[in-house]
Amino acid sequence: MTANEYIKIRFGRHMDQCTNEEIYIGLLEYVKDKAQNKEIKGGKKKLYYISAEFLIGKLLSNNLINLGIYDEVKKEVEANGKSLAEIEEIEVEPSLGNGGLGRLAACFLDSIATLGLNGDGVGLAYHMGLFKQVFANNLQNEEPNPWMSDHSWMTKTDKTYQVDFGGFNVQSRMYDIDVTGYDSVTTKLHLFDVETVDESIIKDGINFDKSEFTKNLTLFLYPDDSDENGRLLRVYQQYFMVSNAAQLILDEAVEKGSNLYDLPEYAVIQINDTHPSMVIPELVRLLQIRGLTMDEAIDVVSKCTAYTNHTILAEALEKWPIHFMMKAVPQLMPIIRELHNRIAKKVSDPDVAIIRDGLVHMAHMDIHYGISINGVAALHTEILKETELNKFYKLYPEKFNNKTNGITFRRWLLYCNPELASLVEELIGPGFKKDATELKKLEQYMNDDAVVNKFLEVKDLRKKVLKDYLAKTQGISLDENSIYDIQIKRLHEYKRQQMNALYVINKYFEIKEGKKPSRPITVIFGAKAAPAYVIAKDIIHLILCLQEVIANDPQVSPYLKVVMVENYNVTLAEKLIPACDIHEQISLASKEASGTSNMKFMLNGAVAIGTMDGANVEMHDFVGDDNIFIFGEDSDTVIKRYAEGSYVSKNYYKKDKKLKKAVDFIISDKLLEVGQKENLERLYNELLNKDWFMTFPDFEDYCATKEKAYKAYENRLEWGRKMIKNIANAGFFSSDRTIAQYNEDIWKL
Ligand code: GPV
Repeated sequence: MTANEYIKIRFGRHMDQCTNEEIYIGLLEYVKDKAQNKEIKGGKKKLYYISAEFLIGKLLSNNLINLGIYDEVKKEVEANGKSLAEIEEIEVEPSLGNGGLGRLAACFLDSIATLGLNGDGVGLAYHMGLFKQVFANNLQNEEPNPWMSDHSWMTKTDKTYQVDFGGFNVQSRMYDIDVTGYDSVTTKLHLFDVETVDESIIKDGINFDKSEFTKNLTLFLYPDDSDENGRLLRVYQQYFMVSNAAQLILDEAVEKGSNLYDLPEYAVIQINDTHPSMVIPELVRLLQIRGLTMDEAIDVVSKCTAYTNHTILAEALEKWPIHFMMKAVPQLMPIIRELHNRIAKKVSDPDVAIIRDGLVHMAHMDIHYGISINGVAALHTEILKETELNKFYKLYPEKFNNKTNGITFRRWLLYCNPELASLVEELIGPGFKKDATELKKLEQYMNDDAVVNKFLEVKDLRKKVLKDYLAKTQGISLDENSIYDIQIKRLHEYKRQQMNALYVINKYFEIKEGKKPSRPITVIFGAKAAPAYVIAKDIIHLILCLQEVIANDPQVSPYLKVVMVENYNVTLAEKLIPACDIHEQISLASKEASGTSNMKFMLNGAVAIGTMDGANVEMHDFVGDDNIFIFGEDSDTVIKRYAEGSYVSKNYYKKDKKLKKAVDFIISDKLLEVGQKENLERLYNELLNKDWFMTFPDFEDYCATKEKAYKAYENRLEWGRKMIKNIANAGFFSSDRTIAQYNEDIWKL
């Protein structure tokens, strides 16, 4: 049946007589049907990828592409006088993640299905996605972001479990989202919910009554990112997630014939950061209820779980107070104590203990009782081994391994940049869609000027598409002949949006002094700040103030424009990334575990300006000095300076005139005309007296390197060659490669 015929039966009318809304619903059901026909059957061992976040983005086009019916459906829709792009607008993006970690989980599911692996995702069905960001008075406000509706990709199942908390219990329900593989099978994302959740307890913005756990358990995704929040509700959420996962895992294993002693032959569990760590004691508990002794249960569980670390920021390594655990999940504490005691008997060093000073160290539990611990980029894994987790590495060197992150090329090339995808196909054939390393073949065209020009033309076209999209959706006007210089990621001091802002101020002064850039520059930001992260919100305030001041300065505005897009999310990323000329990957070296937008930009022919951090290091290895703009201090220097505790930001401020002028501008009358004194002064003082992420030592090199990049951009053919070099070498960063490695080294499905 074609989509057309399906819709005819569903609505009793031809597609051309249907509203966009009806067509969307019709396509959704049509696609679900097709997807479910491809469900993976059987397979003894199964992977459970447990994650508190799955930032899946919109699914209609993604699924059409993966099912191989995108072109056919698009044609049908157009033949009926409709536009697929407009129909897509109806879909609400489920923002069930904060940033990189959640989006990685979504890319991984796509690759698991594409590789035909027997593996499902397990997470929570938050009623509200990550908050919706709204700007007013140059400040970020947060609003609820509902996404569920009667017509959604989630299918209600009849699976329900009881989950016990201290003093009460809840009944869960499992909802499934089909995960379509590209020209392959369908797997599942299982999201658990409770029916007692009450959306009416939300008040002014995203505030809600924190005390009634049955009403708020799955109401919100925690809006923090790499910042420890320390809230009791998070413990409740995490336990709810893993208790459901553990019950599902045991049920499915038993159904397939497991006697539970052989569970490791039926299940392997990937713990995505520490959020699902309680799955370890929970499985031990449930196995004991099902008849195993403590010894046997611990032995079985320690062959089933693997842990991925996503950060070295100490504040993001979860440590839960024992009194939280006693209140929320008292049944787990005896098991956690047992797990702790067994280690303490063997290793006396308190640094590797599971319980210390009244806190349960979740990562420590994962490392002692799992089969694998991996970092997410080569440098990150080295830092874990050599510094952050060195004592664990010495205990279990064989458990440590690296799995450099990856992205799905279906969403981040085929879908978001069809023009580039067809140019690539025209040149090297369709093989790259299945085997990303074939992109390497593009290098043979680097000296073919006619081909280079085609890549430049695609970029120009995508810049125009972004311009139109932002004009339509956010009332922003862009100059498509300017350089699009883009930094999009969560707002965090270590990612150093503040350094980019200081650069903008510096450029503003240069232009005022008559030093005009040869081509206008558009500096685009997109970032949400955790609502409780005060300095991050101050940085947003600074950027929005700069946007206003510069736009209203006729001397500067023809040459420089600052744009902060509102409510940056996956949908916006899909528009911004193909249009980008230069992308900012300027985290303080050692702090960005990997980064994944860097890979998406690279694949779309943007050139990075970046520090030697995270996966930038590997990107640099592939493309060489000429095709990525590297600057700043390296991780060894940074780690050493932290160890010495010798950093004094004011010394740099005093020495560097340009820097001083830029920093002082934050509290100048000009900015205070449009900004809040309290916020700007706080940020100024933070930089001057602390600057914990060391923007000042890198500032000079950053400015010089940006000048170099902008100058290089003017040689259009040379720039086009840099673009091709980046695209040609992006193959390694396919999540298909990452997932194949997880399977080969850890899961062994
Ligand atoms: I921990 N990351 C994230 O998005 N949220 C978190 O809570 C934690 C880590 C990110 C890292 O910051 C990125 O460097 C990395 O690319 C991403 O996780 C995926 O591994």
